[in-house]
Amino acid sequence: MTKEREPLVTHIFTADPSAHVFDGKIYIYPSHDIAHDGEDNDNGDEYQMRDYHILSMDDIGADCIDHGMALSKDDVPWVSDQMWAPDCVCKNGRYYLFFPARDKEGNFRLGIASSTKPEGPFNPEPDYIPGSYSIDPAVLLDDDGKVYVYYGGLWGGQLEKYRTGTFDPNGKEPAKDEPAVGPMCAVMNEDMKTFATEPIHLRILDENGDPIKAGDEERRYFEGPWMNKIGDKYYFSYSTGTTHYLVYAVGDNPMGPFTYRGRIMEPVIGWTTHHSIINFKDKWYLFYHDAEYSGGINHRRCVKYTELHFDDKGDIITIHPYDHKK
Ligand code: FUB
Repeated sequence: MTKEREPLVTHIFTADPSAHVFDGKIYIYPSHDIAHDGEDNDNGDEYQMRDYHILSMDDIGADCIDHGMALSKDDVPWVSDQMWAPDCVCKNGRYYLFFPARDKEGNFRLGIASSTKPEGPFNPEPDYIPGSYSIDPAVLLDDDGKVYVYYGGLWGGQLEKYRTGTFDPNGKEPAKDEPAVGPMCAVMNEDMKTFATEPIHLRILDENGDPIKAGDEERRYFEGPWMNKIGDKYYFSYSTGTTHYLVYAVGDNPMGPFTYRGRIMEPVIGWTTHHSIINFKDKWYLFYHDAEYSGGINHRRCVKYTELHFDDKGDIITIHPYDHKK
């Protein structure tokens, strides 16, 4: 049995959970952390993942099943290292795993692998999505059948090195009073192998309609995007990285702009915070990770879930991840 705010599994370390409801079950697409003894750094070198294991639960509270290795870096010709946070979408009965990894030049790219089953195994495309870069793909299948991919992460995720559109090894974040670097978004082609649109930087605005500034580290985008369509609104959520919050912004269009609305979760144990949100049997759940089980080792994380509540205005009620222990 699984319990709220407890690790889903402990036989492997898991992180960056992208949860979905497929065929009436909950499937979780996490990163698979490797328990090495290396040092942490701002480049994320400690996150040395080599493969993906897909998890599933028949119900909230049911046992969590590890379906075994679904994709290994050894099976993907373009990958050199570091298979980070993935996501999955089901389109026309086929499951597409989107994943970031370093290419042979050491640059993060987005790859795709597909399967007839939600748990895989996944068959990778031989090359990454042309024109893709950075990390943390999250995918929305909108009601009109269009597939949107949201992605990007600062620092180790290299997003600030692409501000000019091409890779600049010396690329820096904007000055504190300049608009923050946006998360990226593109629409996928029907072939689910290529971008149909030029990727754009999404705009996240403050309460006055001004772009959130790079120095506003409690609200600016850092990594870990997620998108929920709720009614006719688009809830775009993400991690603020350096300040360790999960926050969200709301818009009327899948490509924004989005207006900042508030915090989803206060910081967890461990540097990173990364999440997904699903509706299952008419309740909302947040899937997230922390490093509590490993005693705070940043790269030995465990995926957890907790129920999420909205107030009458459609605002998310902030979760304090360890309040239940007080
Ligand atoms: O798991 C590696 C990286 O850490 C992810 O890509 C980020 O979102 C952060 O969780």
